[in-house]
Amino acid sequence: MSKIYELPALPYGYDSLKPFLSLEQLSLHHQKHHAAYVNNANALIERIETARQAGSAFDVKAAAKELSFNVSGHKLHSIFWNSLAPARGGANEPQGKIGEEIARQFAVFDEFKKEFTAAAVSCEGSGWAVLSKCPETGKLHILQIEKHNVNLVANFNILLALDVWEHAYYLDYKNDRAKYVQNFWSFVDWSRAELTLAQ
Ligand code: MN3
Repeated sequence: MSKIYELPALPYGYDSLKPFLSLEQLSLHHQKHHAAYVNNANALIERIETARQAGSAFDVKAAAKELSFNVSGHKLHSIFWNSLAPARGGANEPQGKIGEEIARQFAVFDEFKKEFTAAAVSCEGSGWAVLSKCPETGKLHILQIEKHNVNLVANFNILLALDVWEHAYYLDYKNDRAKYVQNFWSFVDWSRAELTLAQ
């Protein structure tokens, strides 16, 4: 059976997001954690397909749960890497259409930043804060995803993602998630959000 998902290369070097993320933190996160979701998803799909071909029973409930967790983990990490870029200095506030849309829907950028930060910092256990857009209404919504796949809304497009699993920051920040989230803002690449907004 062919592999389905692949670990994407990062669009920057492992040492280029310092001081937000150290080389060790970023490479471990990408090469071990993200890679594990890709490998687990592929292995699971292979097991399901093999079982089907052989006509042997498998635990459909467990497989569906595992598929959702691992594939969502892979997809969110891919969005996360592309939500980041080496810092360019300054306020790093969104410009263009994404800047206008955030300002229009959240009143001001600082209000958006405050809400997104609250979603990230208050996530219980492992999860994500994401900025998403409902393609039906055009409204922007901040979601707080638990694990990789709980509290997602079907068909919402994700513009920006921040991983708040401990594996994302613990080497550099220990238990100080708030500091990690604060430093994130200087390293956001708004160009991916701009492109996704147009979809
Ligand atoms: Mn992660």
